[in-house]
Amino acid sequence: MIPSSLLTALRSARRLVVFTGAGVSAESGIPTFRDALTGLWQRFDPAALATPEAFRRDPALVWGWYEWRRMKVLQAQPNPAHHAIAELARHVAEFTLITQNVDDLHERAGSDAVIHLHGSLQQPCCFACARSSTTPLAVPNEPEDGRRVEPPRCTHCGGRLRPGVVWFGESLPATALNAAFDAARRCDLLISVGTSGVVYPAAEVPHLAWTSGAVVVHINPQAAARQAEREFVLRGPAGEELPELLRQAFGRALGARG
Ligand code: BJW
Ligand code: ZN
Repeated sequence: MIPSSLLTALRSARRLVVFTGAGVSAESGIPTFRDALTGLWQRFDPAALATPEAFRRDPALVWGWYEWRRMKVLQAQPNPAHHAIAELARHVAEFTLITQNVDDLHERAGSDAVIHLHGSLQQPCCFACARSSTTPLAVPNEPEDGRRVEPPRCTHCGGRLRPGVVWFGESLPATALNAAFDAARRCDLLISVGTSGVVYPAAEVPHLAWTSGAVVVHINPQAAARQAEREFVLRGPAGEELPELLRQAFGRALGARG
């Protein structure tokens, strides 16, 4: 049951921010970050693989893990949650989509100008000289879980390429972070979808919106109960809750045109 006060707030919002985490891609078959190590990868701790120290220690292990994840993303399709977010953008004067995800499913659902706080699986850079690689990554051959893959070399300095993502202890891209904080401070309503909210500084985004006076909505099957005024919780999968929110607020089913 979606509260009518939330529907009213969404209909009257002029500046809307959607902030997403791994849960938005879960129904596309992409494991969430803290479930990501299925199969053989269960032997490893994701937080211990997503660090510069892990790459320095065992580059083939880390590159192999990311190749396995890149393969899963290539095989996946955007789900109704990604499509509903792209559709929501058409109903407000100003829309900002901020994601912590390193997949491209928002873009493939039709969202543009997506702010990627934690980088992208598709844009490797050099671990030694930090230059972005201009050589497109090949489609990975079915990497098995746990397979070690030697990273390609930088065409400029010969160093190892690394995934173009933000690891623990690394700074987020300043332009993306500033744009995200700015949008959060200015918005009327923020929808936070499918994130555990434990990783900083990204986790500050919904909080910043709330302290700046916005209505904040959490969509997550595991969401905690509502804790504050101007806060709403839709406890359920994003692929069901977001299309329903869109339908009830704007009377549109996904896929309807005109
Ligand atoms: C569904 C669903 C469905 C399921 N529908 N929902 C302040 C306090 C404490 C610590 C720190 C702090 N500031 C900085 C830190 C340190 C650290 C940090 O935050 N640590 C905490 C874990 C304690 N942060 C950093 O190191 C950051 N850098 C930094 O701060 O630099 C400055 C600095 C440098 C040096 C010293 C000090 C400061 C960098 C963070 C980079 C995070 N990178 C990762 C990996 C990216 C690459 C990769 O993907 O491999 O980003 S970690 C991982 O977590 C990934 C995610 O984007 C991120 C967030 O995870 P997310 O999206 O929330 O996913 P899950 O899996 O946690 O949750 C999924 C949710 O979906 C669950 O709630 C489910 O219920 C839900 N769900 N199905 C809707 N169908
Ligand atoms: Zn290099």
